[in-house]
Amino acid sequence: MNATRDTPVRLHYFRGRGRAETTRWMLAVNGIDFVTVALATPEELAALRATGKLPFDQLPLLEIDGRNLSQSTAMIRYLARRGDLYGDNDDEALWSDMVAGATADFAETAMQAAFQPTQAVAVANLGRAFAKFGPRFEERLIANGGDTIAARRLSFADVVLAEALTSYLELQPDILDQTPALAALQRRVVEHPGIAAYLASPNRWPTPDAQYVIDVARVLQRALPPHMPDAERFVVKS
Ligand SMILES: N[C@@H](CCC(=O)N[C@@H](CS)C(=O)NCC(=O)O)C(=O)O
Repeated sequence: MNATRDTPVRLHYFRGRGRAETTRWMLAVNGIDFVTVALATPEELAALRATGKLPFDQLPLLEIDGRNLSQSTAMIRYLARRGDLYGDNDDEALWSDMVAGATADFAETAMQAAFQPTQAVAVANLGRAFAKFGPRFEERLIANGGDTIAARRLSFADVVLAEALTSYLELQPDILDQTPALAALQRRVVEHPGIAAYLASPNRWPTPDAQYVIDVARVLQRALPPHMPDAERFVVKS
């Protein structure tokens, strides 16, 4: 047995999905169990920073295989290589990267939804982002045969795209009605045994809400969105 592979995998982040969520889905699709380390206070963040495990002083942090991984895009690609989910040739790897990059742009709108002043604003933003990216994803998926978007078989691009689509669906349940291939892809990925087990587990956080926004601001000691009461409450005045 490999000693580093026996050490628990630990994912450090706030009490919510945010920029750690794609990594959670990639751990899940690989069938890798992990321990959630949910930071709740600025002191906990300071203590983590003092360990020297954060090369850029940022979260998330993934401890795996004796390494400290920073940057969510690096984490998903590390897990894609580890799980053979990066296509079978250079073209498929390139498509995986292109789709994952577009997905990161697309997912940002869902990630920012809880920070918007109203649900209506968040849903309108999602509608605009989907109008830009949704038909392009649908076209690419169909051109690639309809089952997977970047390679001949499942790649990390399918996983991160399904993660983003799942967030969109939570906020606007009919959003995939006009893109049946994308809707089928999302269903296939959430039915993958590793992903399904993760989604039913305590490691899966609920849809981000105002409490999540407050939790992040408290840990980072930064201002809340201006529409929230006492928006400067966590900012340390020097
Ligand atoms: N591109 C990075 C972004 C990391 C990032 O901005 N993390 C935020 C929390 S979501 C953070 O640690 N902010 C504190 C800081 O930058 O000092 C990633 O995807 O991992």
